Amino acid sequence: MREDEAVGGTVGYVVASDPGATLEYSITDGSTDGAFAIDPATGEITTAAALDYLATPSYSLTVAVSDGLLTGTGTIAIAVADVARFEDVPMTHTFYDDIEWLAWKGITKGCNPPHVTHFCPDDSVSRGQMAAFLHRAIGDTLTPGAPVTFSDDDGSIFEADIEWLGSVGVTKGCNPPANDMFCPDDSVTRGQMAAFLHRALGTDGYGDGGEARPLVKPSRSGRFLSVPLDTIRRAWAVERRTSSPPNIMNTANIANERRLWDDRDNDRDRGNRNRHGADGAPHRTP
Ligand SMILES: [Ca+2]
Ligand SMILES: [Ca+2]
Repeated sequence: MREDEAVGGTVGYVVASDPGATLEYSITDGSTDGAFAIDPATGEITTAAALDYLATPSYSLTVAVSDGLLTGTGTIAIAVADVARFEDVPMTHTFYDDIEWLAWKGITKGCNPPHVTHFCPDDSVSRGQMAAFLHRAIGDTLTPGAPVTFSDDDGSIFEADIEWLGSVGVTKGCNPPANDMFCPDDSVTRGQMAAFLHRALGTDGYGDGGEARPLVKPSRSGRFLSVPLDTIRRAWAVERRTSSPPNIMNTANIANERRLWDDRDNDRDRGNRNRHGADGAPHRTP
């Protein structure tokens, strides 16, 4: 049975014989998530829900047949055949499994809305699309803080995703120090991708503030001083590619660290600010 079989499609018939009796068929087990139905009179088994090879690659249905007095049961094995869901991602594609998984999880909806026939595997990912990917993938794992809005995402199909990304502290914007823009049409650089994933997924104590969401980032506003000393020490070690952070960091060191953090933030975001507005490409649904 192909996984793209239309709901209501015929799987097959269960046939039992009991001369002179009226038989009634039913499925008593194995129809995970209501995937199948059976006609009580004819024994025709049909699909009752969308099938998905990744979700359930096979079923073992228990079918009962009753003549009103006695009931017999049998087992029907149904294999679900994988089908490439995007025309531009055939089964031979290097990333076939990854892209199919992405779609199965609802993280991508394809690249040619309102259709879902193409994924555009060779396109770059825009910052707006990245916001949507992250929102769909881990939206339920982060707690939003104060609402964040940007001035350049108005009307974008990703505006809600972008504002979510800001409210959970995974993006700070693309035009420091104002940071009132997100540059949704810019491509995500590999460096930005690292920052997004670190802020979204990091739980190792470096840079994520442990329980603190949104991410506590040092700034000249003084918030830096609320960062635990241990976090500062780890940052110190990472900046210098050493595994031996100092045991004692005095006030002067802390002040210096704050300057380094600020410089790093500015360096990271400067490129985005300069590129903003260069891309007039239409939005696409990732
Ligand atoms: Ca598939
Ligand atoms: Ca907005």
